[in-house]
Amino acid sequence: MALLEILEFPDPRLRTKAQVVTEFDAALKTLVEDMFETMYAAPGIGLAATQVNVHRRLLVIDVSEEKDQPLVFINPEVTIVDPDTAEYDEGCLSVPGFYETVARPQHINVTAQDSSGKTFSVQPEGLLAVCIQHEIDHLDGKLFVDYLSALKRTRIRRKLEKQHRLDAG
Ligand code: QAP
Ligand code: CO
Repeated sequence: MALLEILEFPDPRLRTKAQVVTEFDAALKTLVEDMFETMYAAPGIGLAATQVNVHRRLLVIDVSEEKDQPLVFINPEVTIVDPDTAEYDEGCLSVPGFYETVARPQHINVTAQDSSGKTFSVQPEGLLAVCIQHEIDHLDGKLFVDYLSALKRTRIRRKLEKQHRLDAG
C-alpha cells in the first residue's frame, strides 16, 4: 500500500484527458488500493486517477458515513436520464480549502467496469450521483472550478498559487 501525491489546481497535468483502461491486471488492482488509501487518508469521498497523475479512466468513491462502502468505476460512462439539475456544494482534493455550488443532472445512469473487467450499471442519486459526475470530469481534464465565474476561478487560482509558493518555502 502507498500514499500517492495529489496534484493541485492549477497544475496543467489536471487538464490531461485520461485513456481507456484495457489491462485488468495486478498493477491495476494495486493502483486501486493505493487510490483508496490516498482518498481515505486525505480524507475525501472521491478520487480520480488523473488527480494522482495517472491518466487512465478509473475513479474510486466512498460516500458512506462509516467509510465502509468502497466503489470502483473503471471506464465509466454517464448518460443523463432526466435533464433536471440539483445544486450541491462541491469541494475537491485538488482544490483544497474551497467549496462552491455546482448544478448537475440528478438522474443519471452510469455504466462502468469493475477491477476484474466485468461491466455493471447503476442509477446513483444524491451525493453519489454528484460525486461520480465530478470524478468523471477529472478524467476529461475538467475541474469543478470550471463551472464557476472566471472571477471566482481566478481568485481561487491566485490563492492556491500563493499557498504553493509558501509550501515550497
Ligand atoms: C468530490 O471531493 C466531491 O477542500 C470529492 O481541504 C466533493 O473528497 C463531490 C477535501 C463534494 C461532491 C461533493 C476537500 C478534503 C475532499 C478539501 C473530496 C479539503 C480536504 C474533497
Ligand atoms: Co475533485
